[in-house]
Amino acid sequence: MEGEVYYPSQDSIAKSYVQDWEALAESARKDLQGFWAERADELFWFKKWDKVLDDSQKPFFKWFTGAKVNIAYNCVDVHLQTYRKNKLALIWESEDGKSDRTFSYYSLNREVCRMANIIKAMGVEKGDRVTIYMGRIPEIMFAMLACAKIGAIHSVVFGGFSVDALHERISDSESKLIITCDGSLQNGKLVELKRIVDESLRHCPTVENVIVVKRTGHEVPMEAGRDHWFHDLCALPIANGKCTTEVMDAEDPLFILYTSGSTGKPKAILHTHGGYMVGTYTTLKYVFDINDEDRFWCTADPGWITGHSYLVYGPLLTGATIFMFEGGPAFPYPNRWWQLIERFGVSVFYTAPTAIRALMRFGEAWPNKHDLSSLRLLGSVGEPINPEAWKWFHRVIGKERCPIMDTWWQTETGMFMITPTPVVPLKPGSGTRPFFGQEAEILDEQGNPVADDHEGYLVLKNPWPAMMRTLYKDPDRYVETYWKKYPGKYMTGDSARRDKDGYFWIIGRVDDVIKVSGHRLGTAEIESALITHPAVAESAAIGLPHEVKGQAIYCFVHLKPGFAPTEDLSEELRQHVARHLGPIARPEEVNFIDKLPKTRSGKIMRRVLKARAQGLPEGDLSTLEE
Ligand code: 7RM
Repeated sequence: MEGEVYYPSQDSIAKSYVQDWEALAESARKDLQGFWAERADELFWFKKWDKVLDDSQKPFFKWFTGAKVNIAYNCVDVHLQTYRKNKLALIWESEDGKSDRTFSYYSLNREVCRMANIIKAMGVEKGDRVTIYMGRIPEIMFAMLACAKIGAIHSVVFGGFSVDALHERISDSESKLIITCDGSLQNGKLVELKRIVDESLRHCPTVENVIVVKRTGHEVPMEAGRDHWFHDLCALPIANGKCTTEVMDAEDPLFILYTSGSTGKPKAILHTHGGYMVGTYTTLKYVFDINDEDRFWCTADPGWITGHSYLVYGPLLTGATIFMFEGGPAFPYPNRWWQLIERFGVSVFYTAPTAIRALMRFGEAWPNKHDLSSLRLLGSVGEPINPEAWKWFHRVIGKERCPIMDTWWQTETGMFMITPTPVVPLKPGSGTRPFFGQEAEILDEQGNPVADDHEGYLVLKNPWPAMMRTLYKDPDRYVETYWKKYPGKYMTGDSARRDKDGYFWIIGRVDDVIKVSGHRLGTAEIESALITHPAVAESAAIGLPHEVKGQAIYCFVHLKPGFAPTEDLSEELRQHVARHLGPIARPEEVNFIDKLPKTRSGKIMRRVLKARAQGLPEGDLSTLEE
């Protein structure tokens, strides 16, 4: 093999579900539906499917049609009939370290049922949307599972988003109910989530009720008739620990999750009960070799797809013990994560390159202070991992014993698409090859495959069970965005290259999506936030390489007459974006510009701004307006 290769140890091969990767890949290639049917058979169905894959209306693919199922039943109820009843489902640690809470599968079930009964009592019915906006606390998991259990569609909004982003997602989803908490803690600082909800709810006529979980205990205004403390509701007779599971069609919606694309309006990615369940279960099991002894820690927030698939649903489907931590990596000290791995005996640790790079900077002494011998496997997600960070993670955290699973996937794919398993030889920075049943290609503008080692558009050729089904309320945009450019192939929006060993190397997005510290944001959303400021006539946002964040946001603003380009105004505009869209979207810099480069048809040429900012050649300027 070419380049630097890390071969799997005999030990990781011996422990792996998939000992012969090539053989399983070959069987899935020959019989895609048979491969997925066999995996689906390991889960519980109220009624089995008539058809594994229905592609008669592609690209609106359907999986396991005719089947009756509920993902929440597979996450919780099925385990109660086994020895797992008393096993820990969830261990949670607060940011301040003052409290940890644990839930067995038995008590998880009681929590989910209680929440489900309360949601039902609020008038929420099958198919209704519920927006969930809270910090990383156990109740966010209960709320998601409770919605799934009664057939409501959850829409989780990341707690790092603010008023405008939340408002748009609540009103677009036409949610009846909001589940939130009073506040959350971020590096010791209070984020007033309930206050943000209150502001967002002006002009959201569909919302009837707001359930508020008490987390921080600070004073919050409660609107009579609309807002209810969760603990008060829990005291009511309806809030008992038993609730029947709604029997769903495999293709019934499970959740929508808003994600950024090329326009200002975020897309509501829709996932379903059956296929999403089979996809997340299978990928987590095979890629992280999850077994009963594992303590699995995914550092993602439930507000992103990684949190949905691999903090909540996937691990519960495999019956693992989940570790969930409220805080971030370096608070109060840069050893926080390593200390938690030691204290809770975490065996599989799944995080993002940006966190690894940030922690690397504090030096090896911090992790070396801790016994990390419980670790068996490591994982990376969200953006390309640079080889330097990969090697540090491998050597300093994994002690050269733990393979790193670099998993490439998207909100849209629902599950890992390009990823190794523990028996696959690794190359730092590459996600290796497509998962079983998948084929990927690198194409040029015209749709022809490019030669090895050449950059092009990454596309996926086969359908997979956890694929999004559509964009909620916007099926045309679904077809347009993902299936139009190369008919019959799924367009990922990423550029990549494939090497001579068939390994894929992701380069980055080809559209106006930026990954800031692994968080997916759209330049258009940032521009929409800027334009609401009275001084801004026009603006452009771009992503530029950043040593720790991967990419950082840079904005160029053309001011309205009468406003002076000062340092203070620049700072005010950064704050403005943070206040409206969320602290995660705070620009690195806001610069003032007399004239934005535009095409003759008036489109901002972000590529030119990007090149200029980096001192690179500006490329073809023939379409630039005079
Ligand atoms: C899981 C997630 C999707 C975009 C995707 C890529 C980038 C994600 C990797 C990666 C290189 C990886 N969903 N991306 N994982 N790039 N290596 N392992 O992040 O919808 O929020 O973002 O993230 O550009 O298109 S997402």
